[in-house]
Amino acid sequence: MLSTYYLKDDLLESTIFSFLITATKHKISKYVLDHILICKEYSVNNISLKITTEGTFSMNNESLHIYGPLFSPFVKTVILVCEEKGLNYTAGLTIKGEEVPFKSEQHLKLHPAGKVPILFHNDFMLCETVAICRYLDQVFPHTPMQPEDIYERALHDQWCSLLAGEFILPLIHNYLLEFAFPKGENGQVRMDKVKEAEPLLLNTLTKLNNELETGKTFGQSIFTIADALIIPILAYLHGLPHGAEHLKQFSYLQDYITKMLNQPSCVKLLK
Ligand SMILES: N[C@@H](CCC(=O)N[C@@H](CS)C(=O)NCC(=O)O)C(=O)O
Repeated sequence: MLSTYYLKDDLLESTIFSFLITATKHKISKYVLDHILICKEYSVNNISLKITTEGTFSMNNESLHIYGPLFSPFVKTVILVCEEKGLNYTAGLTIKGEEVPFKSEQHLKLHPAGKVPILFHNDFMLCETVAICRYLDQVFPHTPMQPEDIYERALHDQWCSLLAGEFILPLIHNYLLEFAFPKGENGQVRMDKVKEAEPLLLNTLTKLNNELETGKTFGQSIFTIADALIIPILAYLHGLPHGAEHLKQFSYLQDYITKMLNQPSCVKLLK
């Protein structure tokens, strides 16, 4: 067992803290609990870490809330970031425990474009998925989700913009929404609308597949914000027989989806 003397050493304490953070997705073994941890709560730089007797642990006791419906791919992106970082968070169409309906007057006052997600971190409020993810990555810098190298980071930013601004929304509006909220007779999916959206779908998948082939952006050694942006949409597609059929033509995308869906945060949220 480590003595209290050692745990008072800042360096060692932060080393243990980093070790625990890195292990966020794994349950801590009884051996580690018995032999290494002598206290059950750590706090470094105002981030606290609680370890339960079962060996699981959770980060931060600050208030972190994501406003938005859980089925929204953009809300899922922010949740994935919180999961990757082992943060405690709440999510849903509530604010401070009160229901705030989507597009209600209160919602429209909070987001200039009336969209979700909106992040509430203590008294700070922030809109726009990529801005939220970058903010979280900066405030909770353990488990980094952006490349360190200046050029790699710039390219990562480029892809985050492309995904959030160009690729994801048209896919949602023209293709996925038809399956999620079918508007045909008796709630049937309007296959003519789906057919109309196919060129856009195939075009987007081709671009993503080509980028994956370069091996430079997605699915690298760290799970990035760009991965968190694209995987919720790909998981939806993969889960639709119609989408899965199209995905078969794109081998890099198929491999990427399989790899990403084994990531613990994705197993929890997307499978
Ligand atoms: N630019 C926004 C887009 C988010 C977005 O479009 N969210 C959808 C839900 S998945 C939404 O709020 N849609 C409502 C609308 O388009 O009015 C962001 O990156 O956060």
